[in-house]
Amino acid sequence: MEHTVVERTLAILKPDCVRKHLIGEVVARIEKAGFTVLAMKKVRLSKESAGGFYAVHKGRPFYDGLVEFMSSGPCVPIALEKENAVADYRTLIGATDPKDAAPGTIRKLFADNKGENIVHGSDSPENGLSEINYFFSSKELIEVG
Ligand code: IDP
Ligand code: MG
Repeated sequence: MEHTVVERTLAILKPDCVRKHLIGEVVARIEKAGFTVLAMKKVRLSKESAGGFYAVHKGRPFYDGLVEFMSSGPCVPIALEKENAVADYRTLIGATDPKDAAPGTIRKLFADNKGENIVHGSDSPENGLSEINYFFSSKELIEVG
C-alpha cells in the first residue's frame, strides 16, 4: 500500500515566522495535519551554521541572501514524524514562492516572498534524517508514548 511508511522531516520556522509572532499559528497547522512533534527549540543561527545547513545551494544567486536572512534572527527547528511526512509536509507548506503556492498553504497564507517564505521543509526522507541531526541529538527526539 502507498503512503504507509513512517518518515521524519525537518521543519524550520524561519526568522520571518518568529518576527511575525506566528510560531503557534504554524505549529497548530502542522499538528492539525497529523504530524507528531518529536523535538522543537528556538535557536539563533550564525552565518556559518546557516551557510552549512544550506550548503547544497552554495553558488546559487540567492545563497548569500538566504544565509543573511536565516541568521537575521531566531528560528525554530522542529523534528516531525508522520506517515509520508516529507511529501505531506511539503503539500502543507506549498511552493517555495508564495505566489505559486496553493490556496490555504502555510506559505500562501503567511509568506511575503520567495526568500522570506516562513518555513523550511526537507526534500527527501534521507535529507529529513540528516537535517534533523543538524539540530537535534538522538536523545532529544521524544516519541509519543
Ligand atoms: P524549498 O525551501 O521550497 O525547498 P529551495 O529551492 O530548496 O526551496 O530553496 C531553499 C530556500 O532558499 C527557499 O525556501 C527560499 O528561502 C530560498 N530561495 C530559493 N530560491 C530563491 C530565489 O529564487 N530567490 C530568493 N530566495 C530563494
Ligand atoms: Mg529545499
